[in-house]
Amino acid sequence: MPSIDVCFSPELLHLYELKGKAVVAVDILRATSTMTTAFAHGATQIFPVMQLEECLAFSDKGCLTAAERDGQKAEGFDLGNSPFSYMNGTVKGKDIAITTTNGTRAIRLSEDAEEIIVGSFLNLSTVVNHLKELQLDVIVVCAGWKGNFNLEDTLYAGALAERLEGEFTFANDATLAALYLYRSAKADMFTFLQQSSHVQRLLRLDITKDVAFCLEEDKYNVLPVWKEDRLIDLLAKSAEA
Ligand code: 3SL
Repeated sequence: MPSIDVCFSPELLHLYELKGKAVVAVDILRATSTMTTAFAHGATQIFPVMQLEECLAFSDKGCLTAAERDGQKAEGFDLGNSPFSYMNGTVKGKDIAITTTNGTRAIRLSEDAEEIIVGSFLNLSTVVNHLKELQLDVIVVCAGWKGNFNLEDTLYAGALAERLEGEFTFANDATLAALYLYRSAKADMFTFLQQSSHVQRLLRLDITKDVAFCLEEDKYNVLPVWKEDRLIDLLAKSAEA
């Protein structure tokens, strides 16, 4: 039986062996929720990069550029990191290069994995079904905040653990902790997260509706997966060809 483990911060990745395993990279608020939304609204490929300059250079290749630092849209880029700015038709048929404070870093630091899947509550069941088919050991890589633990990514890891229980073993206490936390929160995750650092940070920036949106479950049937140097939606028609 495959196992599921949880890495609470990219800074802890040196403790994990990724080779031959599936990573689910998660940054609920908001990078991986936004990437999920971008694919659901027709984005064709997403290039997650770590540096602002690297991201900006993608505009020469015809990509839209998106950047967030400390919760705010970085100057000079087409898009920020609010899922709502990806819903108005702007990204349909477009490639996007994106850099965010923590989310894109979690993805790029997971490149040793056999497969990297971008997870969010918005595509929770799609990810769960894919993991069941893959039958690889899973490591959920939480983006956290600048190396620190956060609640919202941990809740997502717990949601995965709950749905995979019985078909996957729990590698260690990290998985159990995430599961217990999720069970305490799942009836009302929005209220549970009100005092969390990043919700407070977003509220200070007057970003309010994004939090409730990013906690919606199973809104989209998209499966962003890392291929060579980019993310594609494995369920998109063009990805099947
Ligand atoms: O840290 C990140 O990668 C971002 O998702 C943070 S924010 O929600 O855009 O502030």
